[in-house]
Amino acid sequence: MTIDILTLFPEMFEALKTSLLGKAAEKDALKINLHNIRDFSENKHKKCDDYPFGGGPGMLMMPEPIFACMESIEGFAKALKIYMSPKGKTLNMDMVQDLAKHDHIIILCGHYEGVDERVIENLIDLEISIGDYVLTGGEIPAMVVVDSVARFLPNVLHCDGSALDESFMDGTLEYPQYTRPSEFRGMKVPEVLLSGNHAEIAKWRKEQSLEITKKRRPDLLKK
Ligand code: 4F9
Repeated sequence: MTIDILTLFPEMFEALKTSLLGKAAEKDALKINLHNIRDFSENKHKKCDDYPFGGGPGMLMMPEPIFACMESIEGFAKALKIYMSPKGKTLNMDMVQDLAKHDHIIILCGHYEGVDERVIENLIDLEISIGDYVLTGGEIPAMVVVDSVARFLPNVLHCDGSALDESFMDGTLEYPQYTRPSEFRGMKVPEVLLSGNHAEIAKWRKEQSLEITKKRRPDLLKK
């Protein structure tokens, strides 16, 4: 999969080069290309923002550099073009899995008060929110999308099944987990997990999942 990211702050994405994403890139499962929108400003001061027509607070990102940046990406016409926005559809596991099926995704990160609406109307296929709050820009939300999608690419997670067993994959939250030692400061691991009885363990985990989901996220069970 190829993900192109359009941003005024490409340095923020250095954070992606560690851990999981580093691994994905190493294994050629994922190629991330960063594009600095400022490089596409025709303005002599490399200006990319301006005041909103009609007045109001803050600045908006101008359309020209964003269009030029987008059009510089090979295959942009066929790619899925996403804009990170609090007005978008809230990201969930179904969307993550759908996104992971694409060969080429382009993510536009806005800054300031957002982008000129003509960008969204003409260049964008899908607006995605990561939750009901406003951030200083779309960069962190874009990283959330990249990280969550990368985990579903073949060869990214080392143990098969580790993406399938966890929270949300079957519509419930994950059961509690324990590792060695079996007793730590007087706190014991539930006996059933040490029993070696796989059927009993599976049953216990299922019960625990349902219980915690009922308690914390009953909305998930209704779906
Ligand atoms: C984008 C917030 C997606 C939540 C973009 C300011 C944003 C956001 N989800 N906030 N720019």
